[in-house]
Amino acid sequence: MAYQLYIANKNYSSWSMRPWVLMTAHNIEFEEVLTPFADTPHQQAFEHFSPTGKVPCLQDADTLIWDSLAIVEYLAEVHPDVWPKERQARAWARSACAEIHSGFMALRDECSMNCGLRIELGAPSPALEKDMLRPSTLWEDGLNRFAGPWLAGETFGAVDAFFAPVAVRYRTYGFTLSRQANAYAEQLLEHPAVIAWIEQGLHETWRDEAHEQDCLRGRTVLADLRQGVRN
Ligand SMILES: N[C@@H](CCC(=O)N[C@@H](CS)C(=O)NCC(=O)O)C(=O)O
Repeated sequence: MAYQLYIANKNYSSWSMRPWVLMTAHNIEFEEVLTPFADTPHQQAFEHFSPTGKVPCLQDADTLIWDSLAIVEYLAEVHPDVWPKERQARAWARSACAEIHSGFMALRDECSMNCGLRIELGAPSPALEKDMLRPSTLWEDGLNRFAGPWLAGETFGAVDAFFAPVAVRYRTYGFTLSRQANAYAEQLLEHPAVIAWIEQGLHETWRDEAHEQDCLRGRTVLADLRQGVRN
């Protein structure tokens, strides 16, 4: 098998989710190497394979790619379908990926991904409120411009994989989207690769207190759907 994909817990690791979902959706074969965040320090373990101590990383023989967007670009050189064929759609998809890659800081900080939890969000901060509104505008733009069913046209691509963790957060924290964006988020959550990631996350037995607390921030847990036994 050519590729090895280094990731962390499926329940928590939104950055790992992107290439895993993309590669799974496109039937790009890879060996998964999962190093969990757990109550023990993960940094040292991650540094064995990652120069930044972060996941995801893709190993292809003697080539290492250590960033999720760089992984997409590397894959696109031999699997061109990860970006749309049409140039305008490709530019849009790349811009949207870059936006989620370097933006949405409040969403990232205040609504950490946790596939198994359902949380009552409470009143969002102004920055979070802005981040929660943006997917509706952005997704509607892509869906209307390229006629769907995916964000940049008819093929599920990198841009959809990059927004899969946003759809997970939308469900965990129950935030409101426009009708069209809501339908897209539901469709994304029903994609077989997304379902597989979440299902495997729900069966994980690790719990990392830092991630758990990061989701809670004094909020109320409405449900914990994780089936894995806490160890
Ligand atoms: N820009 C990087 C960010 C990766 C990132 O922040 N990964 C998180 C995992 S969800 C991580 O490894 N965090 C470990 C740490 O910060 O100690 C990418 O896109 O791959």
